[in-house]
Amino acid sequence: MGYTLHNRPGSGGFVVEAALTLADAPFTLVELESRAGTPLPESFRGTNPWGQVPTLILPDGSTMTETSAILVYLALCFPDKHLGPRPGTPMHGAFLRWIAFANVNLYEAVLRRAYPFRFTDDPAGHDALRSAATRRMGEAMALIDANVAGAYLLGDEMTVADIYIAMFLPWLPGNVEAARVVRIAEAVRRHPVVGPIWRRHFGGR
Ligand SMILES: N[C@@H](CCC(=O)N[C@@H](CS)C(=O)NCC(=O)O)C(=O)O
Repeated sequence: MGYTLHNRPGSGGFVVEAALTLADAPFTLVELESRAGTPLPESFRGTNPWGQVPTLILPDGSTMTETSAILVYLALCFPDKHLGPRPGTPMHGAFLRWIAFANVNLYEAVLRRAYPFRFTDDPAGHDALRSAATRRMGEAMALIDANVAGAYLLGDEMTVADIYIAMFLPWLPGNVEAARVVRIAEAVRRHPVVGPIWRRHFGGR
């Protein structure tokens, strides 16, 4: 029995789908019919009580959520597929650092933009919350950009951290002051395996 990935098109499951595909892991994709930026159907809470995708069912039937945790987990499960650096190396530290940083500072800001009503009970504050979240995303992206170590985030090889960070560009409105991350995203789009998955989720963005 393989993995089952619950997602909806244009959502964070893009990077989990890319990681599973790069790992040659057998998986079934369950795509929810739900528009990006809207809450998922209540019925999905039976699969993930927090009501979010990506939700990954492991081959033994247990449930994993949280994109960052799933990416690290898959990189460790498939060491010969080079989804990330080897544990115990300094680069592995950087890998964990930037995946966690993106999760906390980029993904959370995306949610503040999409679901401001979860972050303030004052409807008059939604626009201000959105613009502050956009600014915070830009700051976080600029810091990641300043730490790009080579052609890719950690050096000369693409890891799932690159694919994860690139995923936030289509969700970041306005001009992005992050030329290195933009270049990484171009490489992700050109990648023979990941590119087609990107286009299915994000089209030409
Ligand atoms: N912390 C979660 C965030 C996942 C998340 O926010 N997913 C969005 C789609 S990109 C979602 O499920 N939104 C529906 C909702 O929050 O109701 C992760 O890192 O996986």
